[in-house]
Amino acid sequence: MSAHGSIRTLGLAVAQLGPVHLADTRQAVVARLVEMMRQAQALQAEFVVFPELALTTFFPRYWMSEEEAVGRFFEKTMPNPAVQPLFDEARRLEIGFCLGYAELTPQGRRFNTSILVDRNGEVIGKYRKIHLPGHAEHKPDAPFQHLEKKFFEVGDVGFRVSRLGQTRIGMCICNDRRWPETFRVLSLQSAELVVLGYNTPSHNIHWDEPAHLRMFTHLLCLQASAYQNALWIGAAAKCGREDGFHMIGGSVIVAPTGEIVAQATSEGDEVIAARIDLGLSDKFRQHVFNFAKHRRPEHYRLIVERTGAGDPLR
Ligand code: CDT
Repeated sequence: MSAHGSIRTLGLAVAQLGPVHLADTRQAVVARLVEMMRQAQALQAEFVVFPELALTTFFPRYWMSEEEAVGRFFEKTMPNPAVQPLFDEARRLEIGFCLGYAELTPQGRRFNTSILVDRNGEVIGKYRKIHLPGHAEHKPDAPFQHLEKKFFEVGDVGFRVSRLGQTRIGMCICNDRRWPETFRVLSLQSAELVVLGYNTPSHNIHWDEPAHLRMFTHLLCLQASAYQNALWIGAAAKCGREDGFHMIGGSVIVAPTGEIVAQATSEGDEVIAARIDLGLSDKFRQHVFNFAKHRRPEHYRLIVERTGAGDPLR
């Protein structure tokens, strides 16, 4: 028994990915992911988190047609021959993973997707990004674009929790982490661990935001969400200077206490790991965040009745 009353643990690794440039091939990126999967396994990890849109550069920064984007950056099947080595290595090492990529469905729909893969290399969960930041129109005066609203549809599968062995895992992607509803909907399904990848530009093209706030708000959201929902979070950046466009690092593993237990120190390929105690959530869920006992959803109706802010209730 641990000090927190449970012996259930998971070896969790987060694989931060340094820049992926326009000229980099899928094969070269997958070789880097395979190498980090091996490092994760050497650190006794059973599950590894890879970033959002991990197989390519963060292409929503470039103005182009949807057809061009599909041809260059989207995956028509998963796995496919370029990504198969990652699935093969997962099966060989008996390690699960989550991976973000741009998904083109057989019907021609486009999503910013992440999949959950078990230690047999089987896809057991899929999430399609719900909170799509940025814009759909061309901003010729901006230093770069953020065209997620042009290239992707809003995800259509909701926030789901999958069982990976003994662990209940939920997924979200990047901007979703800034919305408290994301984590609450997952924790209401008893998620114990939420995993996500992100590409967060250091520069805000919409207003002159001090650069240090990008890291601060990233960590603030993860630490608050882990604590308020009594769950673990593993968050993997793609970061550094991709073809000259800088994105923050700061990949982390956050405990249900809100404390960071591991954090990347570089802006390159880097694996961090921790053996996480899933029982650490129990005391929070039994007491301060005992949802059944203390939540008052009858007073939260506006959360689902309104999207934007409006007048005070009468
Ligand atoms: N990839 C992604 O969702 N990035 C956003 C940038 C926000 S600024 C438009 C993020 O929340 O980190």
